[in-house]
Order: sequence, then C-alpha cells, then structure tokens
Amino acid sequence: MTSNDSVLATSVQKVFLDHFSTQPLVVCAPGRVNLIGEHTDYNEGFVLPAAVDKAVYIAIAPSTSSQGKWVSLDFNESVDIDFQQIVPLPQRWANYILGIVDQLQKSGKPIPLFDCVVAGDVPIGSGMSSSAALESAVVYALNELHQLGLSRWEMALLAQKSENEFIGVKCGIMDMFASLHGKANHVIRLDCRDLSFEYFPIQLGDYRIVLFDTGVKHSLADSAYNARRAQCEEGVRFFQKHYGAPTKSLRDVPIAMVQANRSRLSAEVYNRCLYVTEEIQRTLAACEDLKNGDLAAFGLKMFATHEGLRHLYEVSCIELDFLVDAVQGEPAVLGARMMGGGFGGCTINLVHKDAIDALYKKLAPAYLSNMQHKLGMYMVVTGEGAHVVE
Ligand code: GAF
Repeated sequence: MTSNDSVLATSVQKVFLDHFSTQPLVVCAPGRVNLIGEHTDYNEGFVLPAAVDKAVYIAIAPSTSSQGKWVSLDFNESVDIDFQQIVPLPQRWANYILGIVDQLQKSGKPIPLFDCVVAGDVPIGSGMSSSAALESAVVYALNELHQLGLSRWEMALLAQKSENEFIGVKCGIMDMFASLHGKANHVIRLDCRDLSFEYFPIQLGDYRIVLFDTGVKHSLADSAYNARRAQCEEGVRFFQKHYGAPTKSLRDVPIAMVQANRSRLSAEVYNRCLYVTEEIQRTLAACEDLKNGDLAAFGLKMFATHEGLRHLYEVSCIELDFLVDAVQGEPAVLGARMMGGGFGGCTINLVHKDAIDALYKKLAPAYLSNMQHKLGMYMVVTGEGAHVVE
C-alpha cells in the first residue's frame, strides 16, 4: 500500500469489516487532468490526460444475503439492492455502480449481488472526473473479483457505455481511459479513434500543474454537453452529404473545409466544427511542444484552447473566464484554460513552482469579491491507473 492509498483504503476496508465481517477486495481508481484536447474525444480526435493522485476507493465482496448493501462514506448514505430490476436509483452515486452492473449483464457477464463501501478524495464537480473514477473502480473490482478477463480498454469502453446509457451523459472515452491506464510521471496521448496510445514522460522542470477550482458547477452542464455532441454530429452529417463517405467524424474534416462552408452551416454548428477541428490540430502540435521541451509554446496553446472553448464551443462560464483572464500576463504562468466538460469545475494552469503561493494569495480575494465564491486550489501530481490495494 502506498502512502496515498493508505488512509482512504483503510477506512473503506474498516467500514466494510464493521458492516459485513468479511475481508473485502480493495481497489482504487484515480481522477484525471487533461492537459489539452478538450471535447475532442467524442469527435475521434486526440487527448492528453494523466491520472492524478486523488482517487476513489472501493471495498467489495460478494453478498451473503438476499440483498446487497452499498455504502458511500462521502454521502453518508447506504442503499439496499437486489438485481431483480435494474432501474436508476434516487442516489446518483449508486447509479454509477449500478450502471456498471447493467452493462456487465448486457454484455453477457451477469454478476452476483455484492456489498461495497466507497469513498474518495477526487473533488466532486471539479472536472477531475470523480464519476469516471467510481465507474472505473467498480468495473476493475468486479473484473478482479469474478475473473471476467476484461482488458483495461474493454473496461474503459464498458464504463463509457454505462455513463452514456445508464447515467445519460453522452461522454467520450477519455476519463475512464485515463483512470484505467494512468502511469505516474506520464501523460497519455490517446487517439480516440482506435484507442492507440503513447505515454509521454512529464518533464515540467520548474513548472507545476495547478488547478484553480471555481467552486461552481452550473446545472446545465450535462444537457449542454449532450447538445454539443449533437451539434458536432450535425456537422459530420453535413460534411458526409457534401464530401462523401470517408468523413466518419470531425477528425476527418480539415479546418479549411470547415471555413469554406461557413455560409452553408448554421452559426452554431460552424463554430462547434471550427473549434473541434482546430483543437485536434492544436493537440497534436502541443504534443510536439512537449516532446521538444517547449513549455512556453505548449502554454500558449492552452490559452488558445480556452479562447475556443469560450467563444466557439461556448462551454465556459464567467467564473472560469475570470480565472483564466486573471492569470494571463502573469510571468509565472505559462498557460491556463478551463478543463473537462465545462460550465464550472477547475482551470488547469502551468505555474512556476516558486510563484504558486503568491499567485493564490493574489487570485483568491479578487475571485471572492468578483464572483462571490471561495477559490479552491489543488497541486496535481500524476498517479497510477486503477489497481488493487494490497
Ligand atoms: C467530460 C467527458 F466525460 C469527456 O469524455 C470529455 O468529452 C470532456 O468532458 C471534454 O473534453 O469530462
């Protein structure tokens, strides 16, 4: 057990033993950051995420009674469950578990009732993918418990399907993939078309990944996410109709082709397509910057991504914009942008290590007086993907 694992792993294990008197399997799956490549995963583009040292922990064992009991330490709630009818529950956290059970059943791998205790330190609603971490922990744990023989990418696909179908968010593959494939000190360049990937060592020198947490999550986030996806699909249908079958996704559409069709697309669909095609190219170029150790060029691309998400993709919000605007021009900050689906959560920043405290002290009061929220901050260290905690 690593020191990061120890506290939460011990608490889920202890609570499990108190409730069920059986020794459980304990599994951990991390949250993620994404350096660049936002809203590109469901357009079959590229992303550059890393697993972080904040994770969800699950203690789990087959149930010995006619009902399973699932306990959440974070929500201080429990649900009694049987698998007679798999329908969404009032407790959202439990649906992330039930959705995995549902997908396993649908894929011909029904599993017996189980008891579990879950807890995590991935901040909820921060854009660090606490839900994907929970789904990844559950599928990884059930795969271990019942020797289902699923590979990590099969588990990621299953978790994505569960989120799409059971939770109803049409997310891409990035979050689960990162949670299941993370490697300490590395980012993952993932090709979301064929799921081929490459680990890049993170060499940030004197710079650190710092997340500033807006403390808000606007309620339209899930519906707006699905709407963006639908607008991208509308764009794909347009390009298929006019340019033929090889266009399977926006990945296949050159930026110039989008620009050439400005007058034939609605302003909304045009802007969404332009952002996505630009972001896919920007992500590839940013990976080259990282390989060449050119962090300054990488940082500028982060700012450019934010501009695109703000004005073309329209998934930012005043709180995120405030935080990105506030660090632009700070000599210690190489790059910043909103991270994840949008409408709240965190910005991701590349900040010189000696300037982090002073920057927080400068930003926090300005954020409080302008946005009326306390500013959160997380220093992120990359971590390992899902694993059994010994
Ligand atoms: C959310 C989704 F879950 C991801 O699949 C991805 O689309 C991301 O938003 C935006 O890049 O985290």
